[in-house]
This record gives sequence, structure tokens and C-alpha cells, in this order.
Amino acid sequence: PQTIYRKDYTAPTYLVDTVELGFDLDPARTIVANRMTMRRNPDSIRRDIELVGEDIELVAIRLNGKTLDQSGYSIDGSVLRIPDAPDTVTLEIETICVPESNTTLSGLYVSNGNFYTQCEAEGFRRITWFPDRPDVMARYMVMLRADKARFPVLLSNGNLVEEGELPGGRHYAKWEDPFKKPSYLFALVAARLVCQEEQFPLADGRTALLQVWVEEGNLDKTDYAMQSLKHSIRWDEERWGLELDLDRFMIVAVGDFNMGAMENKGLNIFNTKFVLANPRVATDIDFQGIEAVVGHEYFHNWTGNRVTCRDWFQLSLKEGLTVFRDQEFSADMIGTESGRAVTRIDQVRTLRQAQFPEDAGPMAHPVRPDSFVEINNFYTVTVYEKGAEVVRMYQTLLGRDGFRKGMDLYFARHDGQAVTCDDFRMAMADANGRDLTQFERWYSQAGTPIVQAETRYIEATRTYELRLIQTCPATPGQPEKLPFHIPVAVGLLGKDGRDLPLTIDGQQKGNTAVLELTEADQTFVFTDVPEQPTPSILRDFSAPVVLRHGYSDAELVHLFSHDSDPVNRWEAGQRLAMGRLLKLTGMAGANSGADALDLDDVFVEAMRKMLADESLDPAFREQALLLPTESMIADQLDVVNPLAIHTARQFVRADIGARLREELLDQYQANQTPGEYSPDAASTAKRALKNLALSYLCAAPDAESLALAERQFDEATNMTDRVAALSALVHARAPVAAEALQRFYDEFQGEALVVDKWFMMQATSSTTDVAAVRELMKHPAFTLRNPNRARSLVAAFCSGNPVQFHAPDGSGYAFWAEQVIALDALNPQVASRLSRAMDRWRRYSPALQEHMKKALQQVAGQAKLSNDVREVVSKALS
Ligand code: BAL
Ligand code: ZN
Repeated sequence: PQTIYRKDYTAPTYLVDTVELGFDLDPARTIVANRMTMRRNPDSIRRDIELVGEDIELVAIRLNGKTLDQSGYSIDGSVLRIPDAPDTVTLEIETICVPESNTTLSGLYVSNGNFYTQCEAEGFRRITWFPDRPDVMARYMVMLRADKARFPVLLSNGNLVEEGELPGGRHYAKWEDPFKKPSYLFALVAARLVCQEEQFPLADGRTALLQVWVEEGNLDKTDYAMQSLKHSIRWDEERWGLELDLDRFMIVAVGDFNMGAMENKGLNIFNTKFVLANPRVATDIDFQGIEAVVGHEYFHNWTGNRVTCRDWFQLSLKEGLTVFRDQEFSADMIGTESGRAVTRIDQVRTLRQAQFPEDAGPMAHPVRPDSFVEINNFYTVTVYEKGAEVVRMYQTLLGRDGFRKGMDLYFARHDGQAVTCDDFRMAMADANGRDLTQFERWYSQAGTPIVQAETRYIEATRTYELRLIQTCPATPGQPEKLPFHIPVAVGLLGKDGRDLPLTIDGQQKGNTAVLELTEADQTFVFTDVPEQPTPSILRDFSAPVVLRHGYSDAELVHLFSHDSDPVNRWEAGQRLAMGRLLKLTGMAGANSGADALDLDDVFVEAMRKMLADESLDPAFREQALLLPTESMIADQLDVVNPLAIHTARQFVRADIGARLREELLDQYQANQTPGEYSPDAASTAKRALKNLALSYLCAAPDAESLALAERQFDEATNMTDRVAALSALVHARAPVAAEALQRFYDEFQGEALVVDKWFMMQATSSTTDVAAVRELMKHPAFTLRNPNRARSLVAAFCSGNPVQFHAPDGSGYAFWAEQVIALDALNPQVASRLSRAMDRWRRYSPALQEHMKKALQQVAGQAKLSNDVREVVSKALS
């Protein structure tokens, strides 16, 4: 496979002004007629028309009305070249594709008998020959023709301009998108669907027709998506002054989908997981996911669609920015300060759970990568979540108003264009008169920076020195790093726990100062500091870095009890917990078991106080009581022993469950939410704390705790409580667990998304070994062809059940290799995701490494392998 480099970018040779697409839709043989008006790009030095196509049969090609025979063009792999073309051309191309056998779910495909498309990043070339690159933006007119009885609904981007009947029971619909767009935003749907719809007033006085399209049985699960869409539209108007630019905005849910959702212009296509919800089938987390993803896709209309990416190396230009926007949206929707903090804590957890490991592994890449083999492999937590952190840092450095000025300038300069991350950075710099040259390194350097903090209080001069030393580990292709421009938000706590007012260089900084760390080693001096303070460094997680500081337990308990910054208050608890977990992991590894493990009173008492502090938001208390995950613990270790980590963490959970039993029971009772279910933030917070209490109680299971879980399972009136109870029973190996699982399946077998939960719960239980997963794969409801289902069992096991996956005999890895190979034949994108479960193989014990290497080599040795999987396994092995 060929590596593509960012430095090799060249402008397209021809631009496309208009595209007329005609589809004669038939699952077994769809005919696509494509008529493009093109003109030579004055910015290009070459004269060839270059089109790409994949898995399509070329029927005819005509240039300015004349059929081209094979002397008029050449095809080399996926590239079709017409040499020395005239300056303006009308190019007509007819192709055939077979949607029903397209298992990749990229391009035009069939799901449950209906037609859908997915074109990002490079799916449009599976529909027709085209300059399928984001810097070619054109206006689209689309004619859809299909059997009316089977496909009564025909949708595409933009506005419906005409529809009618055709002979032979067929019908047609003609759609026109008034905005020019790159081909990756093209979409069509031809399906038997129903919709919830309404007219929604926009800020400028217009109204827009909003629709949520689903299969008939799901019309009782569209309210929340519709409500989230309306909130998104209003929020974008109010927070950023950005309006919906179409008269019609559609969301369509599909059960077979590689990603979460897709922002096609005016016709967002969604994984059902991020549309369908009602209290019976969806959990609080599902409701939150729907709000965030509906928001995310809607916000792309400006950040992604109106202003798009010049090339795929710039993916974070739209994704980092749009994730940042959806994060802010979710925080604003909760509306309270503690709710905002809890969303921020969640973001930090995601970074530590997934992005920091990526930054430290063989697939590490900068937010704006320099090269790739397969762009689909770069829809990563680095491009998305770290990219969002980079955008957030602009706001931290420039202030909210400064950031808004930068956004306004970005749209003023670039609306209708395909641009780069540098263009965004320049808009931020120019709008604020700031030099952001050094900030560019966040885009070009991979790896998680480490900031080491050293402090000194000088009583005689009442000064406090904070020395910050930054380093960044080597990553593939980048042995040396230059210093980053890091905003470090700092507060100082007095002995009474209150913030000390801050003065630096004679300037008053309030309670939190944003220090700008730009050197490798830099010291900041606070003056007029009346007493030895406790430093609260990196407040609100002001940069995606690892902060090292030699905190004492006493300091951490002080911060955990008093820090006015809720994120650092939570962080102090995580540090307390991580210290214990690492020590206990070492002991469990040495002793091979939980015997002789012991948890100290300082930690348990801090947890007890936090749990019972009813002045604090239950959502915050839940976060504060959640231990770092097994993968976060693994990330701290040079040699990972998954069993020792699991043993240590389970021991801590059980010990907390036993020693805080009274308080846990109290909170379990105090946070009931009787009455009708509502996914609002306050009710969600209560359920979260209540169900965390239940899980701790069941970690040290006695008859009473298990009875509590069983009763909750029986009496639950919503999926959040039901799943929490069932999960507690399963993880506690309760005698009733098997029967409860069966009852759950019997009741919800008609709800695909709930069946996914059922598989996932079992896949991630430490009681489920490889043999049990293989048994589950024989279940009639299991199929590798549906991405959600494959992820719910196979990927959930490989990435979410470390103890069993890393079985000493290597059986987990052999299973992984088998499944990667099987999936790759169907759907390379899903296979490639699964293949990343082995990213960190060099961190395990030599015996495990041996097995892992063998499995990786087995996959790499396959003659027939997608570029997607090949890139991942070869980088892992290199
Ligand atoms: N653009 C791909 C899906 C998403 O990030 O919204
Ligand atoms: Zn996105």
C-alpha cells in the first residue's frame, strides 16, 4: 500500500461547477448517470482531468458530447485520467454498482432492504468517477428513481424540487442543493420510512422543516432527537450567531452504519444508536449521546460544510472544532456550573482512557497528521478529542470574547472555501492581534506533553515560585520535540481551603491565573502570598498534558475537600486513588492474588466524606467516587499485568463497598427518582450516584446487596436502572444473573440497540472467557455484518475485558486475529478498529508479548488484507 504525504498536496487540475446525478436504484444493479461541468483550475500546472473510482463498472464516458473510446482516457488502479482536456468540459459518465453486495457500508449500500449512502471520507468514488477530494466543491442536482412500493421515500441533499410517478410502479424525486459542497457530503436515502416532523422558527424570521426519519416501528423513539435538533439550532444562533441556511433539515436513522453519524448537507444520516430513544430502551448515557451527536452533526453545517477541509490531513479543522462545539453545547444544556464541570471531567476521562494511550502507541500521530495509508484510520481520538482540546486552548488563551472574534473572522474569510488548520489559527491570531506561531506545534507534534511542577515558598519575601518543566516523549517519526505553548491555569489554596488572591508581576490575577508556558523550563513568581499554599495546577484541565507534581497525601486530601475548581478537586481524588491502585497492583502481581492487600484509612475516609457531602451535586460525587479504569492504570505502568490490575482494582472496589456500606445504602435510598422518567440533568445525576452506590455494594456482595440489585432489576421503570441492576448482578456473579439475563433478552429481543447492550454486558464481564464469547457468537441474534453488533461482542471483549482477553495461553489474541481477518473480508473500517486492540502489545510481559506478536504476524501475513488493517498491524509490528 501507498503512503500519502501532506507535503505532496497539489491543487486539483480541474474544478467542478455543477454535478447532475441520475440514479436508477435497484439493489442488484443500480445505474448512475453523472453529468459534470468542469473547468481547468488556474492554480494547477497540469492539464489532465483526474477522476477516481472504486468497485464500479464503467459503462460509458462522453466529453463535450463525444463518446471517448479507450484511446481517450486511461485507467490506472482507481485513477481515470483524460489527458490534455479542453479548458471547459462537460463530462458525462455512466456506471453500474451493486448496493446489495456492498458490505463495506461505504458508498451506496443496502441496510434492511433500504438504500443509504456514506461518502466520507472516500465513499463517493464508489458511486461514480469523480475528483473525490474535499477541495473540489460543486453544486449538485440529483434525480432519484426507484420502485415506489419498496422505496416510497426518496431523499437527497438540499431542497425537493419535483416528484412524480413513472411507468412500471416506479417514481422519482428531484433534489437540488443550493450550496456548493465537496463530494464527501453527498447523500441519498431511498427507503420505506416514516418521520416525525415540524416547522421550526429560525432567528431571522424564516421557518425550517425539521424531520427525523426512522423505520415504522421506531416512531415512538424520535422525540429526543427532534428536541436535541431544535436545541442545537437555537444554541448555534445564540452562542455563535450561526443560522440554519436551508429550508429543510433531515435526520435519517440506519441500523447498519460504520460511524456514529454523518453531517451530509441537509440530510444527516445517523447510526440508530444516536437517534432512537425512549425511557424503556435507552439509558441516561444514551440520551446524552443523542443530544451530543445530533448537536455535533448539526454544528458541522458551519464548521465542516460551509467551511470545509482542503485535504484530509486537515480533518481536525472540522472535527476538533465541532467536537469542541458539541462539548460546549452539552455543557450549556445542563446549565449549572457543577454540571459543566462534570462534562469536563468526562472529557478528561475520555482523553486518559483512549487518547493518551494512542499518543503513546504505534499509531501516534499529530492532530494534523503528516502521512497516512488509509484516511479512515485517522478518524481517531487524537484528531477528534485532542483536536477539541487544541481548540479549547485558543479559548483559554484568548478568552471567550477573543475566541468568538476569531470564529467570526474565520467565517468572514473562508465561507464557501476548503481551508487548512493554519487558516483557522491565523484567524484566531489576526482577530486578537496575537502571535500564535508557537501554538502551531500542537498541530504538528504528536505525543502527550509532560509538565513537571516544582514549587517553593519563601516566607521572608512572601513569594511563591512555580517552576514548570515541559518535555514530550518521542513518537514514531518524531524523536525530538520542541516546547509547546501551554496554557496552565493555576490557583493557590490557603490553609482554610479558600483561594488566595493571585499577584504576578504586580498584576492582580483573581483566583485563577492562566500562565503561558512557552519555554522548556520556566518559573512563575507569585507575590504577596501570606502563607505556604497548596497549588491547584492545570485547573479545568487547561491543556491536554500529564501534570507531575510531588503532592503529599495531605495536600491531595486538602484539594479534594476544598478546591474551588471542581475539575482539580476531582483530580485530587484520582491522584489519591491512582497511588493506591498502583501500589496494590504491584502487590497483587508479586503475591499473585488479593490476599494481604490493604487499603488505608486516609483514602477511605476521604471517599466517605465525599460520598456523604450532600451539598455537592450527585453527578460530581459520582465522578469523584469512580476509580481510574484498568486501562488508565495500565497506562502508568512500564510492564502491564492485566490480572494484577484487575485484582487490585476489584479489591479497592470491594473494600469501599464493605467499609462505606452504611453511606452507600444511605445514598442509594436518598437518590431514588420516583415518578415518571426524565433524562434531565438533575434526575440523571441522582440515578448515576444511586447506581454507582449499587455497584460498590455489589462489589462486596452480601445477600442484602444482591437482593437490592435484584429488586431494582424487577421493578425498574427505565433502562438506566434496569441495565445498572443487571450489570451489578452479572459482575457480582449473582446466582440469579443467568436467569435475569435471559429474562432481559426475552423482553427486549425486538430492540436491536438493547440486544447490543445485552451482548456488551456479557462481553465485558470478567466472568466471560474466550470460550463463552465464542458461544455467544453462535446466538441467533449475533452477526458480524452489523457494525454495532460486532462491536458489542467482539470489540467489547477485545478492548473492554482485559483479564480474559489477555489470558496467559494467548487464546484471546488468537480469537482477535481470527475475527479481524473475518471482519476484514466484510468491512475493513470495522476490522481496522478492532485491529487496534493490540496497539500497546509491547507493554505486556514477555510471555504475553510473544503470543501477541504471533497473532499480529498472522494477520499481517494474510495475502488478502485491506489497506486499513494492513496499516494498523504493520505499524504495530514495526
Ligand atoms: N464526519 C464524520 C462523522 C462526524 O464526525 O460527524
Ligand atoms: Zn464530526
